[in-house]
Amino acid sequence: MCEKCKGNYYITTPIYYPSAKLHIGHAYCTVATDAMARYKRLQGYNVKFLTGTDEHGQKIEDKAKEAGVTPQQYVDDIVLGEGGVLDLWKLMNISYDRFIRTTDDYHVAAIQKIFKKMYDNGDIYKGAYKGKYCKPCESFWTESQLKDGKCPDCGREVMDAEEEAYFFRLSKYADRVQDLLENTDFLEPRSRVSEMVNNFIKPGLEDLCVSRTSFTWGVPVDFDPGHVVYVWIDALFNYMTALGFENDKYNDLEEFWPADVHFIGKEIVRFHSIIWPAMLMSLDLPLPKKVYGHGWLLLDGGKMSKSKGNVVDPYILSERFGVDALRFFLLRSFPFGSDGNFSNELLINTINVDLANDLGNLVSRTVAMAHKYFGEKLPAEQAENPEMDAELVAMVASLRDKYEEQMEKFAFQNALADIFKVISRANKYIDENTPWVLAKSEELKPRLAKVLYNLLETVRVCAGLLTPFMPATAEEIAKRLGGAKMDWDSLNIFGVLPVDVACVAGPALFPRIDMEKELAALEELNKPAKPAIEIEPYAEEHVDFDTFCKNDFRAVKVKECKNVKKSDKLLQFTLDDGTGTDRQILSGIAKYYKPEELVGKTLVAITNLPPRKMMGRESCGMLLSAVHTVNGEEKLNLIMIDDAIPAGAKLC
Ligand code: ME8
Repeated sequence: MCEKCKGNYYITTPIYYPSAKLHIGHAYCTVATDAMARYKRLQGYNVKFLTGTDEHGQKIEDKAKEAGVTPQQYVDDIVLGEGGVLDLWKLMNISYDRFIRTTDDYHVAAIQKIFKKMYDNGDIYKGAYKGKYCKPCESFWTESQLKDGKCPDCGREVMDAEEEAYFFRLSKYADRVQDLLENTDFLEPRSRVSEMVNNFIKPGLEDLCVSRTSFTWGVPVDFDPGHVVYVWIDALFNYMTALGFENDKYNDLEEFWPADVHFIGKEIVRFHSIIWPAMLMSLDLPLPKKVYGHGWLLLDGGKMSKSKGNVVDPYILSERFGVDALRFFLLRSFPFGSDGNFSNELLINTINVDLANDLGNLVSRTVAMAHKYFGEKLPAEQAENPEMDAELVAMVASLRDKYEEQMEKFAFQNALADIFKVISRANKYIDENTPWVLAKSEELKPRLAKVLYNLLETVRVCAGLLTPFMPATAEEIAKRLGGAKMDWDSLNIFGVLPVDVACVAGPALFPRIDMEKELAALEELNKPAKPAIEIEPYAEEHVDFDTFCKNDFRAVKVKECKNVKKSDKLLQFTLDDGTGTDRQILSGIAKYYKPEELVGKTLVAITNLPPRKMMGRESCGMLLSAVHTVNGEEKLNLIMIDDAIPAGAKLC
């Protein structure tokens, strides 16, 4: 640790599955972790902020197969490729100190050693696994753990799984883990403790299956070929291998382990608060000081997905609203420990109210007035008015302590609310002191200068405390205040700016957004891309009119329609063609229609083709249809015409 540092601080995000595009929900946890890491650095801690990607498992193996690439190529593209995970964190200004990929060689070798150690100490043993497996969650379940027969975590279908496997003696640690959860502050918010104890520990912790043989994309168990280490063991130990545990790549274990806090989403609390400490206990390693299970960002009360009308792509949102506004919104609008309902409307409203109106206005009005009334610098001669100033000054001077209290509890929303109370108070202070009236009299200029100074000083402290949330904005505000000091020790003192501060004007920090227009633009962006339709080339050869007229096109009504036995292509139609005798046509369209949906429809048939036999049945004519290719997939639509057209009507 450095001489001047207050101490070491180790904070982590979950490592993300590079299986799909990350959405704003994923960015939520990383932005929160970044804000906390920056806050601790601001306070003077020596911070290690770890994030990364969780790259093994059957899900990734399957996705790579679907994409026709190797699993390594697949994850490389999502992690390192354009618009990938690393790009996103760069865009969002995530100040991580270390990025781990579970496919990194040093991590893989370390996991093998860790697995062997637990095998050697008897906590991992070989047995046979029979039960249920949720592929998307990479989780094993027993029948009794399922909810309505589905995965209790994500609610999706589970599959049967039976294979020879290694098991971890999780049951052995049940009492110690329960004690840890119930009698310490290990897991927060505390509301998550009873869920873990009542749903998982009290019903009886079963030993955990920790190896698989049905796929290969994982860390191989080196002493038993064919087995790969269960992805969650591989994943959880990232927090330690990234510091150098069981490897020579890094050497920070002594300084940074145990972690100060693991920030994780609520659905993975079970892994972090039961399995993780049990494995550490097995290896006699210190436990992390805290696991914090934050809530989810929901869309319309449900899981986040692209399909629900709101734009959730952090790239698009950052581009339209700015990275700082997005970061701010995430932590200002939702209590970190609970779920919150995300919407584009709420995002725009938060930007307009807090950033454009309150903060942006305060900065631009104050700087503009300083320029207008005094030019380059404020005059040194300034007149206090304790009655008018005391409340604002006291609020600013005590803000840092209040903020610190909230930040230490990870109550980002409250910390920001405290800052914005002061910003609102400052805007009110402008109205109370009416600088434009003071400016009219030479005598009142010293008072005017003090009012502006107090406002600038308020802006300095607020911007300083906003640094962890909006680093670029805070830097810009510091510039506008003539390069103001914003270090931690200056943020609980009122009067740090030099009295003759020289402000720098600039454009609006957060221009107001037109809600209606913006929502319409976002809706447009969310529309699926127009399908790429391929049309058959047009025939070049002409047909003379008389020849064309020889084609006898007729309206026909479907009386019966059925599949043809032993054929997955053919449908057999019984048609009313207006003659009083049924016409039979066979058509190779079974892939596109269910027979019952065609009964009663009025179709177009060409009736004077010579009859032909198909699968031993006679077909007298052909039904007309439209054939085209959409996004590479062949489509077919039967030509259906107005039911008012009688059977047998000639079409020409
Ligand atoms: O769980 N709101 O990875 P992951 C808030 N690889 N948070 C959300 C969210 C939402 N709508 N959607 C996802 C994994 N998250 C494992 C972690 S750690 C040893 C291994 C959060 O990519 C989610 O809660 O599925 C989790 O904390 C994180 O994104 C990564 O999810």
